[in-house]
Amino acid sequence: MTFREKYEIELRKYNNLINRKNVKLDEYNGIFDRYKYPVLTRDHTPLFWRYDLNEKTNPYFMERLGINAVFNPGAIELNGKFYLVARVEGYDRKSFFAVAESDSGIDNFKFWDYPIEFPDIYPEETNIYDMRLTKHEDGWIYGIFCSESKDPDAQEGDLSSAIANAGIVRTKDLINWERLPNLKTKSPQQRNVVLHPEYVDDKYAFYTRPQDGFIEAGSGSGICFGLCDDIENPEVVEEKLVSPRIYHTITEVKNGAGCVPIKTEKGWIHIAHGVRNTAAGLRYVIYLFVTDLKDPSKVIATPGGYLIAPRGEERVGDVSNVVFTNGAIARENGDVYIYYASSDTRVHVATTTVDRLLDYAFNTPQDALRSLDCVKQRKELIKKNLELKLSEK
Ligand code: M1P
Repeated sequence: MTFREKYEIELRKYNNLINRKNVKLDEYNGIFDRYKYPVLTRDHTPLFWRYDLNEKTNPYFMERLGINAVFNPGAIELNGKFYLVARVEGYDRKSFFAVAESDSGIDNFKFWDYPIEFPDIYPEETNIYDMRLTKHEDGWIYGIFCSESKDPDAQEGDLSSAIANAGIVRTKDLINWERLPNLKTKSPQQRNVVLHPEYVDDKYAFYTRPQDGFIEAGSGSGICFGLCDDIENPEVVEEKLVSPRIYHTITEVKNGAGCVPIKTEKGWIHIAHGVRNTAAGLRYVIYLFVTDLKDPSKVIATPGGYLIAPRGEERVGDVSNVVFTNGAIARENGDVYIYYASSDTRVHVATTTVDRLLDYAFNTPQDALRSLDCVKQRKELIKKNLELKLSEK
C-alpha cells in the first residue's frame, strides 16, 4: 500500500467517526438519557496532530506523537454552539487542553486545528488538566484547572509525589488566553476547584477541595466554599465546608466539585464526583446537590446515592471504574448536557433538563446512612405503590 493509500484509509475512518450521528440508548431511569457513542475519544483527534504527513520524513506513515486519551472536558455554549475544552493526553502522559466544537452537543465534535497555549509562568509545572469553564458575570470566561508539579520535598528516589494547585486562565474567545497566578489557599494541595459564575458579597467565589496529599484527601473534609477579593492575585483565606465526605456513602474517600453550578429558580445545581474504595481500587461516581440561590455555600437538597455511575464499556479504561465530570451546558430552553468521562479514557454526554434535575434533587430521598433505615425507606415506597393497586387498574 502506498503512503497516500494508507493516509486516505485513516482519513476516511476519522471522517466517518466525526460525522457519525449519535443514538439515544433505550436504557431508562427518567432522570437523564445516555448515548450509544462517546462524544470524544482519542480517535477524534486530527491525523495531523499525530502523524507526520510528509512521505519523505515519514515513509512508513507512522504515528509520531500518539494520543492516549481524551477526557474530563470543561464545557460552554457560545452563540448557539457547544464547545468542550478537553483534557488530551499524549503517549508521554502529559495532558494539554484543546477545543472541540459541535452544533448539536451530542455528536460531530471536531477539534480545532491547534491545542490551547497560554503563558508559561510556572517553570515547575509539569502537567495540566481538568479545566472548568466559568462564564463569569465580570465578562470573562475563566478556566480553572489542575496545575501539577513534582513535590520539591519528596524523599530521594520518590518520583511520584506531586503537588496539585488550581491554575487560572481567562479568555473572551477560547483562542487568546491570559494566565493569572495560581489560587492560594491554606491547604497544601488543591484539585477540582471551580469558580462560581456570579459575585457573592461582591467577591469572586470558589469551590475548593483541600487535600493533604496529591491523592489522599486526608484531613480535607470535602467540597468547600471560599471568597476571593482579587482575581488577579487570587487567594481564599477561609474555606467553609459545603458537601462533606461521609462514612459508607459514595463520598467516603473523597469528593470534588465538577461542573460550574447551574442557576435555577430553586437554587444552584451542583454536579460533582464522589469516591469510595473497593477491593478493586477507587470507584468514582457522579452525584448532585443543590445550594441556596442567595448563599451558594448552603446545601438545600441532597438526593441520596449517585446520579451517574460507570456502566458497561464505561467501566473499563486507563483508570477503570471511574466516571468524572467537570463540564455541563444548561441551555436557555432548559435542556442540560452533562459531559462526563469514563475511566479516564473517553467522553460521553448525558442529556436531561433543569426541571428533571430539580425534581430528582428535591424528591429523591436522602441517603438513610444505615442499611435498616434504607429498608424502612424502601418499604415506605413499596407500600405506597402497592396501595395504588396499579396492576389491577
Ligand atoms: O482518576 C480519576 C480522577 O482522579 C482525580 O480526581 P480526584 O482529585 O478527586 O482524585 C483527577 O485527577 C481526575 O482527573 C481523574 O479523572
